[in-house]
Amino acid sequence: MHVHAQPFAYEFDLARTALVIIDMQRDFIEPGGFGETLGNDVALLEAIVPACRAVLDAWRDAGGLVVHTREAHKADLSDCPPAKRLRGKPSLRIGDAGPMGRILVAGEPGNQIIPALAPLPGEIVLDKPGKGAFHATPLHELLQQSGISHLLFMGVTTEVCVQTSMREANDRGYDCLLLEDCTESYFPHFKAAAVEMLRAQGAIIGWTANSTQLLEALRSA
Ligand code: C5J
Repeated sequence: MHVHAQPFAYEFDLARTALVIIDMQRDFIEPGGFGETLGNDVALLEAIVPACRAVLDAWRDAGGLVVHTREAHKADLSDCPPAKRLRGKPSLRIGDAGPMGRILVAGEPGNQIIPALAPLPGEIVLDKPGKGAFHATPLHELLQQSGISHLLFMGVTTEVCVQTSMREANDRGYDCLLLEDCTESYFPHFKAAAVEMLRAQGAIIGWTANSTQLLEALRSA
């Protein structure tokens, strides 16, 4: 398949491509969650949900592999380095009780993926203790077992977990496409800069495209 992308066309084979949805969790996206308690405007992130849903529906209809990630730590925080927990002066730290349960702890209400993008049985769901989806997870092995060579990225936030995961994937040899209208940051200028730097220098980390361009490719396949 052929997607009109930047800096040039992105080619992929459906059977060798996975859709990776990064951290579309209640705590980052919904009012009253962790993101909002940090002083962020979550409406910015909520706005991408319809575009993400349209891609997810089309990808499922096409029979493509879906991977969902959650930024999540074990209840005893044994997988949360003190350097991550203690950095800065947030009003709530990882593991503290927040409006939707303990912050970034697996199984808590706020740690769940938002209902509109909830995983279906059979889809891969990975809890990741880091910002990158490959760090301390079996993602690379799972993708290799499925013969995957290409990854389509959506999710939040663009310059943190999405960008980190895309860079990790690129170093592991995957051809990556970021869907620009299906990713967002609490800081729009960070998103713009991340998108630009990922595709610079002849797609040094990967390609970017609008979701309508992917949907068009799937329709005409
Ligand atoms: C993600 C974060 N998911 N911003 N986490 O980007 O801390």
